[in-house]
Amino acid sequence: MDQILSFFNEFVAKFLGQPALLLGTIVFIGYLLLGKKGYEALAGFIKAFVGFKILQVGTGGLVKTFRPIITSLTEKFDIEAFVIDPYFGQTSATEVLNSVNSLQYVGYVMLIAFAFNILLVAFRKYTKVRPLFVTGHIMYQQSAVLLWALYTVLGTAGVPVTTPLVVITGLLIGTYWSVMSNLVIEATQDVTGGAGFTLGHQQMFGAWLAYKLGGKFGDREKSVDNVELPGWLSVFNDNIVSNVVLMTFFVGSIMLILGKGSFEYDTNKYLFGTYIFETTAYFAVYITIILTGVRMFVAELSESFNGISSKLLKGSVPAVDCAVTFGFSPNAPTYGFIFGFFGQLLAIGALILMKSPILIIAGFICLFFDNGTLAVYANRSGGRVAAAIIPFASGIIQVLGSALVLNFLKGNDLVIGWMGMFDWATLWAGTTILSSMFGIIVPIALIGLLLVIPQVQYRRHKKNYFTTMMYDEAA
Ligand code: ASC
Repeated sequence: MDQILSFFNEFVAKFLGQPALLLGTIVFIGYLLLGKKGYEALAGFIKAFVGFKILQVGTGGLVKTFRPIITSLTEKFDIEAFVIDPYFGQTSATEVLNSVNSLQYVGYVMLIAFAFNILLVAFRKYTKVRPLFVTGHIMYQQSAVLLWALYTVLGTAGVPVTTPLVVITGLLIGTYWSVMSNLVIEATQDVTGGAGFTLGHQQMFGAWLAYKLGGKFGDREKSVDNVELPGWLSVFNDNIVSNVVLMTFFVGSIMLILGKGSFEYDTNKYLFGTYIFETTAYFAVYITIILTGVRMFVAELSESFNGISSKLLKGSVPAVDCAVTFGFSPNAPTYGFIFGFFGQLLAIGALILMKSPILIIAGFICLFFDNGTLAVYANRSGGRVAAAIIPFASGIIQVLGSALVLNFLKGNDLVIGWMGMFDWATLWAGTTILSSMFGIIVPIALIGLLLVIPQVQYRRHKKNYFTTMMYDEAA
């Protein structure tokens, strides 16, 4: 008996306890369930495993590059700087959870959440939940960030994450995926002309709000896609270029202010200027590494998930990456990026003026993908005026909401940032702060409250709810 138990413990710690092995195993099983050959399932396992390891090289690199800058800033001015970018949030989550031997629980949170999503869709006659979340990297990222945030405010420092917290986090994030991607189906149908998918990302609540408020600000006929933008802005379409330009601007300014003396670098090899540029360019290097890894394991993960939606749950609506909506309004993301950038700058300026102990640094993914998506939805209901005002307001909210929640999370020097995306600067920042004040009852109550939303939605649009999924007036 003892031998069996010790074998089981070893198996949990050294196999299921390793996130790359766990994810690879999920993919492997998924493929077998889909009826693939053993060697094909094995190939999927290898790609998911290697993809995840590549991702970890990238997140590790970001921390290594960014940490010394934060440290110098903290020492010199007594302020702490954090980047609002999903991978800086994910990196903080990964590093903090790893430091208490709990990184493997992220895989369980994700599995519980996905299983709950499937269950809610299976009983959609009663739950009114239609979408199946298939955005694998977002599912992993959100599971990691929420587990880290709730662990920080509810758990015991230095002690691993507990089972009840893993289960509650899983149920809560699964409810969020189900309810919010469901909430934004009708708006997405309008944006895409009835393409039959919904948003499965970081700003589902934000996009719904942008669509609802957009109509109040402007005229949907005056769309952003009817104006020409100056050609030089197209350089920002390239991820690497915009990352380097932004980071050189933001992080480079900080490094200049800190001065040469604050950094240890080989003066035989670098001028201070070339050192700054190389350091800031490394952000693009690591983001590229991360994206390569993410693409690898997501490709495998989504395929095994797809089998479920086509075989097990016919008629469910896939919830996909926000970038998919960009094709339906090609100019809107640039509007979102620029006006969101101004909003963020204003809020960052305000933090500096108010001598906030937390400084926020803008991140590319948040600026482009988050505000870009809000602009797509705002433009559909309120044209270019809405596509400018809403991302501007969102930029301010992203910075202030993130600064607020970071006050509760920053007490660990492995923390380098927060997700920053709209729902994370509002809903999740609020959940984390309230949980810190009132305890575990907050996430538990939230699960019940969120599940009421699809019921209300159904009452309002019964006629088209399970058919065209268009708002009655737009149908
Ligand atoms: C995110 C995230 C990404 C991007 C991508 C946008 O939040 O983690 O990799 O946005 O999904 O297409």
